[in-house]
Amino acid sequence: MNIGIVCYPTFGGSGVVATELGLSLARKGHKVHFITYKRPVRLQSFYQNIYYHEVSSMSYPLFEYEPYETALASKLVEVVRYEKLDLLHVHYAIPHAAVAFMVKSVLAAEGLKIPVVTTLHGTDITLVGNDRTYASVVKFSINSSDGVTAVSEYLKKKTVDTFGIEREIKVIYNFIDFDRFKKVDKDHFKKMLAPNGEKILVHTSNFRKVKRVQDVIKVFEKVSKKSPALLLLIGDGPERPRMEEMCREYGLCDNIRFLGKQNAVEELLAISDVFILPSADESFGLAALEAMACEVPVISTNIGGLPEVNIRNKTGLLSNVGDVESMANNTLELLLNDAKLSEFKKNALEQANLFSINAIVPQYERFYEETIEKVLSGIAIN
Ligand code: GMT
Repeated sequence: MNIGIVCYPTFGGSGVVATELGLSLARKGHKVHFITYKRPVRLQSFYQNIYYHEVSSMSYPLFEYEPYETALASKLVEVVRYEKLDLLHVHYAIPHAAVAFMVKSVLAAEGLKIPVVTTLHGTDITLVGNDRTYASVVKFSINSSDGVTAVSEYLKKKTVDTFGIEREIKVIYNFIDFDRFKKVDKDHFKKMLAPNGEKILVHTSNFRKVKRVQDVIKVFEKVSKKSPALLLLIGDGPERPRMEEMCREYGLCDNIRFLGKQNAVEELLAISDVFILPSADESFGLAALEAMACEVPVISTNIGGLPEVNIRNKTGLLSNVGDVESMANNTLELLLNDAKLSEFKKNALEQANLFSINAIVPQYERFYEETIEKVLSGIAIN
């Protein structure tokens, strides 16, 4: 197939999933065109079968806001038309699903059909999409996509309940590439960071409010009173200044390392003992899955799609949002019990295997084929 992928090219989960999906499809022989405003962070080399089309919007003194959607739609029309795409797969409803609808309409006027698949990732439905600023267009564009997928059962239900959607939404879970995410021997690195055998806690995110990163520091403060430990913080974002302040207030600056945005996350996961994810909302929790693939158990909240990924008392322990006492106790329960920690590490890997790229990507391929078939044969989408 000849597939166009639209996504946010940043470190966010939706862009990561979209890029990894495109790379995997290309390895399987499909032609994949990424259409984004910047080269996606996980698409940095030359790859056979991968094409990259950059969207640039034109500034003009009249514009207070550059009309990015119009620029993206025009670029997509060209790419579909000249590269003869079979399907357009847009990740994150806002604004991509609405732009895809515009593209379909423009091409329909020329007698061309382009099937559109939209994948919902989370905040496009929960935090942002349900705000009345965007809600009516989000609902319309979900209904007018030819195929819609959601990354968890939770997100599917949330979409149906929030927007009163009646059309079919297929759950296709996020996935993990075990060629990259696996436990590797980095003991020398661990000894360097934790020379006295301190346990290593890790968190990775974009440090936005929804991630409740301050709870990570609170949990660590409680844990480090009872067990010598280090905290690795991977990522960056708006909450970082407050986190740094908290480290100083708690006198923990020597035990907390801010590592910034990292490409080789798997190397840091390889030396970690537990992953902390105290999010206020999480449609799936790709970061948790990446940790589990590297045999790191997850201490998380029980919100959103997290219980579908992190299995209570097996791959990790789950608490209510904001209950740092419980999260700290859960962390200690694992860190102070070697047998339990090993058992959970093994279980984490076993559970991650269910989300292997080899199991999930074929589900997208089948869904593409079905969607193309429906559109070309003129079957109604709803
Ligand atoms: O929350 C983020 O870190 C970014 C966000 C995004 O849309 O890029 O992530 C969402 O999509 C990920 C990939 O499907 C999911 O694993 C995350 O759970 C989801 N984030 C939220 O629902 C808050």
